[in-house]
Amino acid sequence: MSKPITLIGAPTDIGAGMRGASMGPEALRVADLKATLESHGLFVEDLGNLAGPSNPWSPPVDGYRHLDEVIAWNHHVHDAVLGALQQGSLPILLGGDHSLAIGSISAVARHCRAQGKHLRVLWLDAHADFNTSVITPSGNLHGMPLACLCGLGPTELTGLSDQRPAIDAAAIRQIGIRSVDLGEKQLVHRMGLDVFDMRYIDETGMRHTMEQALFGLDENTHLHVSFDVDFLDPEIAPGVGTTVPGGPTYREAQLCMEMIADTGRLGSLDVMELNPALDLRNKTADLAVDLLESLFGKSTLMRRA
Ligand code: 4U7
Ligand code: MN
Ligand code: MN
Ligand code: MN
Repeated sequence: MSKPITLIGAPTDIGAGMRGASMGPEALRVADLKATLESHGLFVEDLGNLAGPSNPWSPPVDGYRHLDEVIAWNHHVHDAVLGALQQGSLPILLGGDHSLAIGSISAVARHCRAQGKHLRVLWLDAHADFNTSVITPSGNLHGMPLACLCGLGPTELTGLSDQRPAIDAAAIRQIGIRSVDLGEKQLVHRMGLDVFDMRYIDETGMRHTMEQALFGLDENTHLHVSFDVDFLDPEIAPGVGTTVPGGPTYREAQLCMEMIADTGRLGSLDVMELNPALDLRNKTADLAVDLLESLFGKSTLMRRA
């Protein structure tokens, strides 16, 4: 019996540089996320949307845009994700911009510590999301969540779940990266992150990449996947605010999800940065749901049949 799934909507674009990711949760529902997962025999509960401050659309202050609002949203996300985990279910955070992964992963890390579990974080993204207020070119907090989770950021975010840092850089595997800012690149190297960038995927293939990224998981590992939809090539996934050409193809993305499913270790998930205002007839949301089917074991079911 697989764990029940809890859908948590976080309808905000508070950390992004473009408006519209706030509509992501609803677009995923319109794309039939719940019924699609249920069709594979999963039990799914949709908690609906969290509430939080509206987007003031103001300029950055001291290197952060909307810091107070980002903090408030992340507290709500943290509490909802922790609640789902404590009930024994698998939370899927429906973003929302990627700054909300701070709350989500802080909660997951706290839960893992309480349960004595190892945590592995797969960061599927075109971007490294490892900026700080000093090196950010934009001030947008959706470009900083991983740095905050590793303890580099404002104390309200690095200490969101009372422990600092929430995660160790050694727990992270970044996949699909192809846009990193100059100072960010130095920091990523200094922190020793494991980066499987697009060149690595081009040269070695998605299969080898995922074997490496998933290497060393055991029955005591909680696997968290933070899926920024801009991970995907913009040709197949135009509905995101920060497109970068040259991302994984449809088949590469499917294989990535299938190999994660095969581990049987998936414990929590973020689906972030979907921007319906930029999408074409909900194409990107439909694709995200299609990929989630694979992430939850569709291909395994087909092979067994
Ligand atoms: B996303 C950027 F400068 N690096 O920090 C920044 F290129 O969550 C983009 O991965 C960040 O979509 C993108 O603003 C954040 C920029
Ligand atoms: Mn991104
Ligand atoms: Mn991101
Ligand atoms: Mn983005």
